[in-house]
Amino acid sequence: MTTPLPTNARDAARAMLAAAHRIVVLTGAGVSAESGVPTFRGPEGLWRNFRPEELATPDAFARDPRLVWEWYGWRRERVGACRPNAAHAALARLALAREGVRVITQNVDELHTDAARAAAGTGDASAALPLELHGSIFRVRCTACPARYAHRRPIDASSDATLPRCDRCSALLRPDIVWFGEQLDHATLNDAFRAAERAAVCLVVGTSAVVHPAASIATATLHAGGQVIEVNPEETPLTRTATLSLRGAAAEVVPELLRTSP
Ligand code: BJW
Ligand code: ZN
Repeated sequence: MTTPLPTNARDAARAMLAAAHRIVVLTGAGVSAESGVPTFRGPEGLWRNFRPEELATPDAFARDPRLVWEWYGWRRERVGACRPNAAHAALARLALAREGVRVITQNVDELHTDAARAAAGTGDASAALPLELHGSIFRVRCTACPARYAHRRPIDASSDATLPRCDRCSALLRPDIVWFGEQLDHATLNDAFRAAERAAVCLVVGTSAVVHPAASIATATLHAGGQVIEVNPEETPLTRTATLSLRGAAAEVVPELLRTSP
């Protein structure tokens, strides 16, 4: 029996993903949009009301740590109330069900991790845990010593004295997030690029693909001979080079692409 030819781009993408031996999934803020997490760019994006250089750079933190912590405290409350959506869940199930799937995220919201744990239940979630390129809003690191740990307590930025301090050395803590001008963790980035180069398909979901080096991960798959499938309601700089670019929302399109039966 011959396999029927795909009739549209979504069918073609489903067939490509079903046949791929190795898959990397690169996600951005758009994958969490339907969970209620604000994106950065665009009409409803965070950067419309807040200037990145005043809040997401090491200089901004050195200048005014209270302002920066106030902003992160507000975002932590907002993100902390959000839950994974159908796209996070489908990606977690895929990574647990098939070998050779790696989820790489630019997001700091930990929703892929929540989805991985939910999908694994009492089992091992590790295959579905993402590489977090830009860190986590629910982790902190010390500005003076190597300490780095999970931290979900509310932030009191009402005075310098109430800002979060290191459990080990009492120096000021900062969000464990990669700000503009800062280097991404070398080992994490290396793992991400190695996975991308070995992948038959890079599925790119909900990123404007303007922040580097993350945006170059999809290009690494293309240059190594693989294919790129983009899911985004808008065009991005990647659209032109992607093998397939699907217009739509992550929570609707991703589960449809990953369904195992028609
Ligand atoms: C939906 C949807 C739905 C909506 N479903 N989709 C090369 C060229 C030019 C510049 C550079 C370059 N290489 C490096 C740079 C500099 C800089 C950079 O990239 N700048 C560009 C912006 C111009 N990069 C850096 O500084 C990086 N560091 C670095 O390169 O270090 C090198 C170095 C070497 C030697 C010494 C020192 C340094 C670090 C970048 C860190 C980025 N961090 C941020 C902020 C974190 C702060 C925080 O979270 O609090 O990370 S920036 C921000 O953008 C955040 C995101 O992870 C990142 C990407 O954004 P994302 O995820 O794409 O979101 P949006 O909002 O842009 O897009 C959402 C998309 O979703 C849209 O397309 C929507 O259409 C779509 N969408 N609803 C599906 N329902
Ligand atoms: Zn410390």
